[in-house]
Amino acid sequence: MSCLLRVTSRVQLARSLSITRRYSVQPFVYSDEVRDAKADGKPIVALESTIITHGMPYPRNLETALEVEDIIRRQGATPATIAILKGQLTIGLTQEKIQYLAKARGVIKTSRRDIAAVVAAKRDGATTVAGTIIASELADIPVFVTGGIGGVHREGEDTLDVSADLTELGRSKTLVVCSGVKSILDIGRTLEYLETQGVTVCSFGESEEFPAFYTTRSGYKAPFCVQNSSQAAQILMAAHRLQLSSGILVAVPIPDEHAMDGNLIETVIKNALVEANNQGIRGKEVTPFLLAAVSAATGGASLAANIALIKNNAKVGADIAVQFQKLRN
Ligand code: PSU
Ligand code: MN
Repeated sequence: MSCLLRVTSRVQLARSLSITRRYSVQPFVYSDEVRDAKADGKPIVALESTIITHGMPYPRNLETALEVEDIIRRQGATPATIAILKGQLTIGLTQEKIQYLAKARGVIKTSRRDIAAVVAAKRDGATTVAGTIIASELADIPVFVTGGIGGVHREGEDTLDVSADLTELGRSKTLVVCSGVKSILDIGRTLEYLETQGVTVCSFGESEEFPAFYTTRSGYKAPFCVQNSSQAAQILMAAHRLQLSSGILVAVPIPDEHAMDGNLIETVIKNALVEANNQGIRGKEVTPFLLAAVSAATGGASLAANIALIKNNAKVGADIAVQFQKLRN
């Protein structure tokens, strides 16, 4: 009896060891560039891919993605654009892979709820801010740059359309650099929700106001203001030391010369919202629909603003990553 038990437990032990081994293989792959940066302890900046597949049209999406990566390199950091390719979570994309994504059709916009399904089906997935935060955490990349994050949609108190970006920020150790949230969203409620989630929201630079993506002003004050990259890196360091595991959002206003007229953008957004409603656009389609409608209605001016701000954010984010790496070493 005791022998049988021992045999059984040995079999069980062997089984559980092989399961552990199977699961302990890294669930993602690095590009050579990112793997080398990791090995050398160099600063790395994560980048999302939904902006490439669903946020901008071809070929501006491709040009922008490559330029943003180069800006990060010039600041002394390594870019890691993140996506799921044929089911493989990939951290750092070669130029060829970015090119493929920029042109590909049928890529799935991948937020937290979509990741496991996309991986299991071996599909292509472009990670949203939420999806990219998850990957950054797995790979221990603490700084992530984007243009705008998702938020609480207008009338979100009825529809419950609240982006998973906000809950993900609430449970991550990542610092996300963005230009605030677009006024296609309810900015006030988005800030309330970020507070509930415990996210440290900071405006970047002179202004204490939370920026509204296309414009530098939203009418809402950010709870904190950081003057420069070094201050942002210090907040990230404090959050890590305290093991807070709730994220930091650094909101960099669009450079003045690229900012749009607030009244114009408000009118365009109101029309786009009516159109989305008329066409019955729902769920994850809402954000890409509104982005495309706003771009069409402004004759591409909003796209130009979007490109300008993300390049500026890349510079700031890379600098924060460089400063943070110094504090870490
Ligand atoms: N806002 C933008 N550009 C974008 C997005 C938002 O100005 O490309 C994308 C980001 O990937 C963001 C996602 O994470 O949309 C949010 O989508 P949703 O609202 O469905 O959560
Ligand atoms: Mn939504």
